[in-house]
Amino acid sequence: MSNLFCPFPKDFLWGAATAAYQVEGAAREDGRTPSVWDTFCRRSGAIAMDYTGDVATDHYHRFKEDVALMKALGLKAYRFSVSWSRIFPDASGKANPKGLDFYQRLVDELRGAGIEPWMTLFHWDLPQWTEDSFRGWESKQCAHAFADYAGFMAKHLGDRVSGFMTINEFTCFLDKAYTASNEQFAPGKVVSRRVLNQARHHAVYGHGLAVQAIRASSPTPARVGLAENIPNIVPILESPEHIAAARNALRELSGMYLTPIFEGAYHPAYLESQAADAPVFTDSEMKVIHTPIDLVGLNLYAPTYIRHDPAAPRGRGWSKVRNDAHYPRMDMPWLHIGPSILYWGPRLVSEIWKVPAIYITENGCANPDRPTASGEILDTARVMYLQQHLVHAHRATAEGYPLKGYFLWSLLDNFEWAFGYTKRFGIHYVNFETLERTPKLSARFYADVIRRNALGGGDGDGGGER
Ligand code: GBH
Repeated sequence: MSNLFCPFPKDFLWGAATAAYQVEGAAREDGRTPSVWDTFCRRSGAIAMDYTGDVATDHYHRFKEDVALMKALGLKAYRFSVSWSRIFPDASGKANPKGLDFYQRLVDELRGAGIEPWMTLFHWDLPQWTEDSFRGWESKQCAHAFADYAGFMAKHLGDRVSGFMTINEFTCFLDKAYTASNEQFAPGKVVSRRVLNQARHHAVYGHGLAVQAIRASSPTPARVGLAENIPNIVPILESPEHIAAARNALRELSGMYLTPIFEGAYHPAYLESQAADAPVFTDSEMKVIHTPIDLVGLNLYAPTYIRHDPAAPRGRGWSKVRNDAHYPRMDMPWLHIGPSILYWGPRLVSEIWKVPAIYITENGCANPDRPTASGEILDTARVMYLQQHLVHAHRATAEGYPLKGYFLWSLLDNFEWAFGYTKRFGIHYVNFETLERTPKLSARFYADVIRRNALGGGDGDGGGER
């Protein structure tokens, strides 16, 4: 008798995600040079407790143990990012073979375990030498350097990597990293609006150049996209006018990032609002930005509610609805809980841009996990969070939106950027003194989901024992 609760499509890709600076450690080993995050961590007061990613979870040395954890979960894919400054440690353009070697060993270990490697090329850890030589993304040179590096990785690993993502979340290394208002993201500098807009342009241009470089260099046809934290828009009610408002809001709020990538033009409202500070660019650059991609990755965490609003400024027809002070959240100031983001993200993106394949490339939560006296980590809140979100991912697949997979953030507790090691997002607990890993209750929950390919029911053999 099949009484499965929320069965997923047969080939649904169940994965987990990490990022280089958050897990690798080995910051000064085998020729790696500092990234802007290594530098930022040395700025007094920038990171909780002045923690750094020098050791992180030591994934660089423990990747075999970590792949064994993935195998025990039944994971079908692992999304990791590459530390650019391991591969190109300086401005000379000369690659570091020891850096490449680490990712070759990781990819081979994954494939040996039957796990698809999914590679993000840039998850915020820009080489410090790019900042020193040409002020990072402020310069178009950064886009070209990025494409060279992306092509190099594809040349050497393209035949063994199942999915490439060029860039992870533009706002976190641009908007939030280049403005005074939020000194939580490296390089933590302050630039003018005009400079920020030009840097945004260089980053989407770098994405397009990288897509082309990956395709040109990979020995076998590569699947390429990016991972973006679109505004996680939810219409306040499921009615035609609020849904239409949500679509318009998503297109406009993505006006400098996904909109030009998918449409080949910046959103007119973005250009108008920036007026004389709007980016300067050529038609041929815009064509590069608009290079077709195979997939889009959505990092989905916290809802932004949108309503139809005829009184909104400029006749745009929509406005944001703020969450009040007691809106429920997980253990981050911004992590409001809104499980239907896993439905609306894929639905709105596919309705607006007709994307061939959508992956949720991140979803998960922080929870103040503490081992019990017997050493278990019973993170019931995270299990609740994951299960409720997956119900809505299921809805997206059941209604035929092209949602092909889900990567849980994160495989391990790790270096949570400005929060250092004070916030735990993992389904494996990491003791940061001993670096020992312990599966949490949520890891057993996730293993059950993967094994059933459903959220419950079936043969009723849940409970995590295999
Ligand atoms: C992800 O971004 C990152 O990709 C991942 O590296 C990180 O570990 C994970 O989130 C958990 O944080 O401070 O009020 O300005 C998620 C998207 C975008 C959510 C920036 C928080 C900052 C809000 N994040 N946002 S605020």
